[in-house]
Amino acid sequence: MTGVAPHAAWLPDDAFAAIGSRRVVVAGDGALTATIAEEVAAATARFGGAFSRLDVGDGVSDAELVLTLAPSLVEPVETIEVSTRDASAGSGAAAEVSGIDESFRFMREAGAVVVQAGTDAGLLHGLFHVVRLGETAFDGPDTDETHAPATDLRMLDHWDNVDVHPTMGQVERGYSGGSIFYDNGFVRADLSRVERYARLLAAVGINRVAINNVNVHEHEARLLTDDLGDVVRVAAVFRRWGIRVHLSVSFASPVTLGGLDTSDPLDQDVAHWWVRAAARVWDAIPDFGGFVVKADSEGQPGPFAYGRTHADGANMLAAAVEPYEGLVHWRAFVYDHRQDWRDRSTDRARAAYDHFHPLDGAFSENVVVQVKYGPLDFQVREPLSPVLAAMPHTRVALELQVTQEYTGQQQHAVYLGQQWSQLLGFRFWEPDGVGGGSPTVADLATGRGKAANDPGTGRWRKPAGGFAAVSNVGDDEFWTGHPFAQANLYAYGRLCWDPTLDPGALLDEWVGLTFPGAPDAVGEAVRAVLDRSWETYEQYTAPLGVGFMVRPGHHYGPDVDGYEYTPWGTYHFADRDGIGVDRTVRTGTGYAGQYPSPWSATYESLSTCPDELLLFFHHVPYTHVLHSGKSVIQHIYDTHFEGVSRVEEMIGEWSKVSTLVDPRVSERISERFAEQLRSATEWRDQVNTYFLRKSGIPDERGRTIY
Ligand code: GCV
Repeated sequence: MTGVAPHAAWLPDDAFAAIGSRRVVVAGDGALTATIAEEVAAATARFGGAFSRLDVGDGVSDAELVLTLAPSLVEPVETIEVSTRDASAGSGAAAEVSGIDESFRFMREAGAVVVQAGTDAGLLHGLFHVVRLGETAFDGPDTDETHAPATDLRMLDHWDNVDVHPTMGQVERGYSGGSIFYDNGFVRADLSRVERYARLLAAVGINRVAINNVNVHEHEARLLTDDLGDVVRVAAVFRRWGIRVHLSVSFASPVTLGGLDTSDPLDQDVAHWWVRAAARVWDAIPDFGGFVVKADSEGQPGPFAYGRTHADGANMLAAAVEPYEGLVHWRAFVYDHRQDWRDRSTDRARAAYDHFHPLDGAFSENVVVQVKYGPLDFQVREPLSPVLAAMPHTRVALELQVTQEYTGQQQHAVYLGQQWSQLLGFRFWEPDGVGGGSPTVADLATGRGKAANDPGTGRWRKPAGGFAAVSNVGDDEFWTGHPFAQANLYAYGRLCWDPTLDPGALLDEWVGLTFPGAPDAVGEAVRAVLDRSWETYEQYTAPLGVGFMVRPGHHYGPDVDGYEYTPWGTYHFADRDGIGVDRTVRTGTGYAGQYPSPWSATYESLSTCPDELLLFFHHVPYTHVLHSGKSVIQHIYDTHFEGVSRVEEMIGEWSKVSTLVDPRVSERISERFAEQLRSATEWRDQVNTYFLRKSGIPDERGRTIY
C-alpha cells in the first residue's frame, strides 16, 4: 500500500449529509442490517441527526427515513428458476431469474421516506439509493417505487496474482499500483482496504467478485486448497457488504494439486477430486459463489488435452458445485495464439463461435459461458461477439473490461460508459434504431432475450448469465490511477443494475457523489472532458475497427506493425495499396456469416458495412470512399489530427476548474493529461507517417506528417 489514506471515491462523508442530518430508523435483523445500521449511525453522529434501531413493525411515527425489512417479504428466493419473461417486458423490470431477492421499495410521503425490502441485501441497495439521491430523496412529490436489478449476476473479475509475476506483475493488466488483496506472495494481513472497496462496490450494486487472475499460476492455484483459509478471510470482508467471493481455478488442479495423473473431465477420479475440493470450499465459505475458468486459452490447461469438449469440462465442474448452488463461469475466450501469420485463412475472430456455438444446449444449468463483448480482445472498437446471439439454450454473460488495457491504461481519460451503453443496446436481429421487438444484448445477458431464430419456444431458455468485467482497482491512492477512471467502475456497477441507464447521467451521479458541494462548473467540465472521450481515443489510435496497433506485450502506445508478423492472430494486412481484414463469406474468412440476419448481410457488403467497422470486415484500397464521403486515407489523417486537438480541448476544459477540487486529485489529473497529450501525439504521428509512407498519398490539407 502507498501509506496514504485511500481516496473516498464516490463515498465521501459528505455524500451522507442528507441522511445524516435526519431522524433515521433502521428496523430488522440480519448481517447486512447491522452494516446499514453502522452506516446510518456514523452519518447521523457526523451530521447531527438521530438514529434508532428498532424491531420490524415497531412504532416509528416521527422518523424522516425508515429503512426496514418487510415482515411479509423476509423469505429470500432461494431456488433458481428458468425465466419465462418475454423480451417485451423490457429492461429495468424485476428479474425473475435466480438467487436472493435484492429488490427494494422506495416510498415518500410528505417528505418522509420509507425504504422497505424483503431481504437485508435489498435494504442495503435501498440505503445506497437514498445516498445517491441525497436531498432529492426527501424533496419530491409523494411516490411509491419498486427497484430491482436487471440480473442477480453482477460480477467483477480481478486479474490479481498472489505472487508478483515476472512479466505481468502483481496485477495482470493492472494500472493502479499493487493488488489490494495480495502483497508479494501473501494475502494481506490488513484487509481494511478490501473493506473500503467492498463498500464502494456495494454502493453501485456489484454483488460478486472473483479475487484472482484467470491465468492461474502455481501459487494462486492453491487458494483452492492449502490457502483456502486466506480466501475465508477475504470472503468474510465482502460478506458484510452482500458480495460473494468466487475463485479462478486451474483446470489442471487434479494433477498439479491433487497428484493425479490426469485432469480428464470424464475420469471418475478427477470428478471426485473436484467434488471433494468443492465440498471443502463450501464448508469453509457457505456463501461462496463458484469457479471462474479460462481453459485452452493462451496456455491455460483445458479439456482439449484429453480430446474432450468445453461442455465436458464445464459440466464436470458444474456437477461438483451444484449441491451448493455454485456457478461455473466458463470463459469463451478460446483461440489459437500460435497461429502462422502467413496463413490468411485462420481468423482469430472466428474462434469463440466455432468452438462454442456447436455446444449450445450442452452446458449444465449452473454453467455461465462468459463472452468478451467483441470477437478479439477488448479493443476500442469491435463488433459484438456473435457468440452472444448463437447460444439461446445457454446462460451467457457479457464480459467487459473496466481496466483500460487497450483504452489508455488509466493514463488517458477515457470514459467507457458510452461504449458499454452502445454494446448493451445492440440488437442482433434488427439494425440499431429500427423497431423494438428483438432483444438487446442486455436482454440476452439478463435472461429476457427472445431469440428470433430459435425454432422452439422463441424464448431464451436458460436463466440469466449476467455481467462480468475486469476490475481496474489497485492499491493506488485514487484506487484507479487516473481519478477519472473511477467513473468507469462506477458506471459498470450501475449499468449492471440497470443497463438502460444513460451513461452521461451516470457521470453526473458520479460527479455529484465524488465532488460533493463543488460548483456546477466542475460537473460541466467533467462532462466536457469525458462525454466524447471514448470516441476521441478511437480517433487518435487504430482507425475504422482495425485494432491492435499497440506495442506488443504491455499494449501501451502505438506500434502499427507490432503484432503483424506474430502468432497472435491480430493483423491489419496493410500494404502499399490498402488495408483491412477480409472477413466476408464471399472472399474472406467467413466471419461475417457468424451473425444472424440482417447483420451478416450488412457486414458482408462493402456498401452497407458501417464506417467504424469497415477495416474489421473488409480489405479496401486507401482511396475507398466511406459513407462519410472521405477516403480511407483522408479519414485516417483527419481523425488523428482531430483526436489530438480534442485532447488539447479536454485539457483546456479541465484547467478552468482544476483549482476547485482537492489539490491531490487535481495534481494527478494534470499529470495524466500531460501523458495523454504526449501519447496521443505519438499515436497521431506514427500512424499518419506509417500510412503516408505505405500509401504515398499526401494529406489533402498539407499538414505535417513525417
Ligand atoms: C488474463 C488478453 C490480455 C491477457 C488476459 C487475457 C484474458 O489477452 O492481454 O492479459 O489474460 O486477455 O482475457 O484472459
